[in-house]
Order: sequence, then C-alpha cells, then structure tokens
Amino acid sequence: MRFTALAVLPCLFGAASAHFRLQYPLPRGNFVADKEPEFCGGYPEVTTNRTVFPLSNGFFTIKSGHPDFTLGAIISTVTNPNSFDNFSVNGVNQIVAPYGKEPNAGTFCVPLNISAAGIEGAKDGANVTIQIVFAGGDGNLYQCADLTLSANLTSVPDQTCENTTSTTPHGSGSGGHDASPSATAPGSTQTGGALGVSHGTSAATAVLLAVAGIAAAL
Ligand SMILES: [Cu+2]
Repeated sequence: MRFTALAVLPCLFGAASAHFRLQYPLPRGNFVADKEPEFCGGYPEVTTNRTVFPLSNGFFTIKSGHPDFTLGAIISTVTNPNSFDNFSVNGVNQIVAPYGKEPNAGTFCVPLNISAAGIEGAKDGANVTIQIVFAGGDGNLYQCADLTLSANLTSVPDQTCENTTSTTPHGSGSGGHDASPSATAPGSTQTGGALGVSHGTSAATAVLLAVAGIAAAL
C-alpha cells in the first residue's frame, strides 16, 4: 500500500501544472492552475469579453491533462454571477450540459444546447455565464465564460468540433502527471461528442454533484 501512496504523490504535484483548460468559448481570464479549484477558476467578477453564442446547437471545447475525468456545465442568468449560489435556483444547480465521463486525456468538444436545457431567462439576447465543472482526481475545478445568447446564430462560428485523445503527460517535463500507459494511440482522433452521450449515473458524477451542492450552500 505504501507503493500506492508514493505513486499518487507525483500525480498530485504535477496536477497543478495542467488540470483542464476551457478553450472555447473564451474563459473569463488567463488560465491560473492554482486558482482553478476556486469559483470560476479565480475570476469571480463578470467580464466584458463576452462571446456571442448560439442559443441552440452550441458546444464548448476543453483540453484535459487528466484521463478519467467527469465534466459538465452549469449556467447563471444573473447579471454579475460571482458565487456558486448564482448558478442555482432553489438550491438546484442549473445544469446546461449534463455531466459526462471521459476515460482519456485530450481535447474534447462537448455539446451545449442551451435552449434545450429550459433554463428560465436563457433566451435570445440574454447575457449569461456558463461555468464548466471538472473533476479529474484532484478536486473540482472550474472555468467560466460570459456569453450573449443569439438565436440568429444557428451554430458555433469559426470553430471545429472534434475530439483528440492524448496520452501526453499531465503537464510537461519532469514531475509531470503522466497518465499511465493506455491502449489509446497518442494523437488518435475521433469526431463527435462522446461526453454528450454518456452521462448521469456514475458514482463519480454523484460525488461531483454533491460537492457542487456543498459549494453552492456556502
Ligand atoms: Cu489537475
């Protein structure tokens, strides 16, 4: 068992160097690994760098340094969402992308059909904020993006939706968080949204939701 403990340690230290990054839509601010466990990844105040985003048939793209992660998104229709409370109504998180699990590290495109989530106030022209919630083995991590919803946009402009799995170590160089060897070929590519398909019932998802609930209660 001591062996197991030792094996986990470099993983934890390496973790701070990568975690996950929200690539599209643009996050509130530059990625700061140490701040990612905080609300909105350390950017609590609303920004002016809003992305005009399709009300229906959108997606978001993340890059994960962790394999075996769970990911989803919640939404706030509050003008300046600066707490987890603002992402829930009557204590229930406003989930806009169902939590899904992914066994590989890599870059992933996740469907984000906001109109389909039926969130009150998430309508054409509305300023909203999405918060990506990620759990990859070193606690919940967060990134936020401020959006203006558009019904005229029928798809995400100028972005490619594709998944690229990777066995690249978590973080670069020595001390990196190396995903143990897997059957996946480095750089192998698949299109489509696996995350959007599998969701909802795992123990990891339950834990994630529970933790998010605690955070919302603070
Ligand atoms: Cu990490």
